[in-house]
Amino acid sequence: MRRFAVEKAKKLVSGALLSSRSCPSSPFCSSSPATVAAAAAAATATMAPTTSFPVTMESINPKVLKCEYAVRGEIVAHAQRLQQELQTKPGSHPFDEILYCNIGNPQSLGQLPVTFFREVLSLCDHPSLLDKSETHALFSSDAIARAWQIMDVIPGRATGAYSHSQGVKGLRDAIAEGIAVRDGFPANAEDIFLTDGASPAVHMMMQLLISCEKDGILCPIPQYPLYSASIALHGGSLVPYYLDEATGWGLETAELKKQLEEARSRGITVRALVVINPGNPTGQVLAEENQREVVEFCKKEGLVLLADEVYQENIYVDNKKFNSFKKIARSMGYGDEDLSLVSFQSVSKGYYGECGKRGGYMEITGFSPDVRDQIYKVASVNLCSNISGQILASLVMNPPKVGDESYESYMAERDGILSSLARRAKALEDAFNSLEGVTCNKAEGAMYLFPCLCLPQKAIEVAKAVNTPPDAFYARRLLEATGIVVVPGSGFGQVPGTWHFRCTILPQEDKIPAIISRLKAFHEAFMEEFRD
Ligand code: DCS
Repeated sequence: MRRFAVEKAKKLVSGALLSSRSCPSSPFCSSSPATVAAAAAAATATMAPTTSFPVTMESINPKVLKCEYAVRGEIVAHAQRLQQELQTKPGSHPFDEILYCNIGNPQSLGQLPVTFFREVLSLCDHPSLLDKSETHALFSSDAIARAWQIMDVIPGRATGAYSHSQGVKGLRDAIAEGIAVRDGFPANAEDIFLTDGASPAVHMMMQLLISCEKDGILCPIPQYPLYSASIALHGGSLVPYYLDEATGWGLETAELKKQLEEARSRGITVRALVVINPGNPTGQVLAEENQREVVEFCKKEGLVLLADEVYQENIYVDNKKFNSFKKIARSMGYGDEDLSLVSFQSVSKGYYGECGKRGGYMEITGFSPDVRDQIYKVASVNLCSNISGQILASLVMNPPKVGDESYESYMAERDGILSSLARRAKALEDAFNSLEGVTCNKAEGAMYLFPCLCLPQKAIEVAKAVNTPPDAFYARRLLEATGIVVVPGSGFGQVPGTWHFRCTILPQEDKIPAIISRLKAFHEAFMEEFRD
């Protein structure tokens, strides 16, 4: 009976994926074996006939089966198994710890939270501290003042109450002020929707834009798989545009045009263009001129510009600077009537890395009042985002200023984290480029490197024989030899026939030399084993 369930799961999932395989332009076809294996493993784990459950693999929403998220995919599940084995049987593997370089989760790898943000959060979470004299000895005066300001804008000072569905108005005012200072153009609290991280905001926009398979969203390839997953869950079509690896992951408008026309010729109505700047997994920072071309393209083609700007504080090169798309559009003289623009921001990234606090927002401009009312209605179905995340979002957009008691220590923490990230990015980039058959573009920004692997033909053949994409085969062997977890490029999409992996730059600086030497030793042995 159990075997029957496993076979059925395999058949069903490979059937579901066959339909995606029939799309020649899909950059995700190669990840299917992982899904089949995961579905089969899930079926095996049940130990009971699936027919005894009211929900079966046949009856669940096929869009769920189609959705994939490699950042926490099969390699990570394998790493967790190895970690358990290390605990129960120390010495059972050639390494003594698992290094999770698969996910942009800075505090899980030892990054400390920024003191000022946590001081304000603690005071808001336990406001009776504000009335105690000892508090003045323990907390900085500007953190206390900020906590009072925040308390004063929360109705009834009740941080345990639901807020307005867009988020506390006073916190949105503070965010709008922060955006205006950043861009030099005004921002409006009514345009801001506070969310539990940027992810729910992205889902909300996909829900708004996609009504059927014929609705397409132009997405960069490689992309962060939140986009492919969300488009799959909402039943739309991902229209890929390829970033040019040879020009440092350049975004070419000719490529946008070509893919838009190709999609239209297939009867797809392209509704929006996603741009991730700085890029994930690619790490490139767009030049201002390039951003202007993107704005012009969206305006001309009537596309909503979905600007993922969650890495706006993560820039590591002197010759590049973050410019929001809103600033670019406004500096071109374009207002609400010219461009529909959504900017996503998150407390999970930057130098703050507060992923678990689940804070973020989207700023939506250039939408009609009736459409905006619909967005509000959808937000209101979730009641509101969590209040600590809302407070944190207001803080990251309004950090301490010159003259505040915390200013100098805050700047020292911030610059310490950012300069260390820049050094880690450079050390890893140099290490990847020193490996035989590996080339790696600069991480100008964000938190990742995405090296290209030129694998020996023999390795490609062995990987294919075990029904695994070659980059996933490499990543698995890397994990088993070194304990380092990376994500195969096939989870992000890549030019067919090329192989990559994504590695975060987040392990603490004192661990980087050991990571590099383990990586080098593994790579040399791998290339030797499969040399033609
Ligand atoms: N957009 C981009 C480009 C991201 O990289 C992430 C998270 C998000 C949105 C959503 O983050 P939050 O919901 O936490 O705000 N990055 C994932 C990644 O690639 N590694 O870690 C998480």
